[in-house]
Amino acid sequence: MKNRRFLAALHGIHAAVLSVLLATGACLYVPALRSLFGESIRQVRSAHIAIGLCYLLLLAIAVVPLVQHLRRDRRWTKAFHVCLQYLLGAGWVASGIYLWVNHTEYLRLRQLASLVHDGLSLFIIPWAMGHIALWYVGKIRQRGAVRHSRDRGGPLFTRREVLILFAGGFIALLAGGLLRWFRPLTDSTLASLDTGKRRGYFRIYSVTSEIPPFDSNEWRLTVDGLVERKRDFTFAELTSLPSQLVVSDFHCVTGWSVTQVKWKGVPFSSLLELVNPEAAGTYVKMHSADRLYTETYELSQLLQQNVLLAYELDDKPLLPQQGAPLRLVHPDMYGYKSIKWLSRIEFTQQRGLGYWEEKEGYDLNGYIA
Ligand SMILES: Nc1nc2c(c(=O)[nH]1)N[C@H]1C(S)=C(S)[C@@H](COP(=O)(O)O)O[C@H]1N2
Ligand SMILES: [Mo]
Repeated sequence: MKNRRFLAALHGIHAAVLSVLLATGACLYVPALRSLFGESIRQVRSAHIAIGLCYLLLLAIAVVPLVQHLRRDRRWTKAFHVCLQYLLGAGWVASGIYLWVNHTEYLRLRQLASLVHDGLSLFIIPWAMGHIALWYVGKIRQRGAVRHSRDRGGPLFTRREVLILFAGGFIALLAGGLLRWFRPLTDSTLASLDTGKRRGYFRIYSVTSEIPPFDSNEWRLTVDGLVERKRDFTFAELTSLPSQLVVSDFHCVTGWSVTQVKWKGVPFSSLLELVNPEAAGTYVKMHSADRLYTETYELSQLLQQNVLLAYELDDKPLLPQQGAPLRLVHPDMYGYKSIKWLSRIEFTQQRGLGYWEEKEGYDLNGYIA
């Protein structure tokens, strides 16, 4: 009896913790929600991780009483529910911990982790809603004095109800695919289930809540620091320089990717002859017009022809949220090196840390490995 009351309490806490995880997860995932938080999204992320660890603890605490309980109550639906929860938990925790540590190694593993993390979350939403609905229906049935046999073993679902929950979960997965959870619609739905063919989409990140405005008459790209000729480029000047097309895969270190992105822009190296960096200026610091985001590079890392000051993405000018009018693109580096709303390029003697390198210890060079 004591065991049962303990389990009932754990069940309640479990439901609450999972709800908070889903809510904070949605804030991290849905761009509209994320942008509401602006800079404090990092605190949301920390909270999500901390609560996730509590969830792990909860699963661990429940193991022994659950096993005892299942020994006494041998109905398959009970065991099935418990196993499902633990499988979900294992998937979430393992992928979550891996994503928490922002390794630049093992790109494929990162992609898998984010797929598992997002996919399980999407699957559980209708499941949880159905679960609550059925629990509620059960309450009403009880009140109607139609005492079901299941009342003896606590809340339990019929086989039909379990199937309904499952169907709901899978429909949500499919619908999520249509809603670009997995990929945009262009290919067939089947192709969308094939990891290799999924193109992905930009999740639109910003560490501030405001998008810097772009007025083509007023906008300038400042190039200064250790250069012989400091310069301010207008947008027209920049776009009149010889441009270059680069097609490359874009990878965020948090595990999402967009394949075959077509960028158009001015090779960074074309700027060099126009400003003439001094010999001491061996590092480059880039600043965003959002006045918060920065990134740093070794000058030598930027000399290859496919490093672009990009102003077009897939044949269209960058959208405001994509960094208009200008972002850096380095095909060999992770997305966080692709600074958006680029407004200033500063040549320096020493290398500083960029935004994420400072806040979260991201790798300084960000090469995709
Ligand atoms: N100014 C600015 N640039 C930025 C970021 C940002 O928050 N602010 N996020 C970076 C990260 S971590 C990634 S993965 C990409 C995301 O590109 P997207 O916003 O076009 O999807 O932008 C990068 N450039
Ligand atoms: Mo990123």
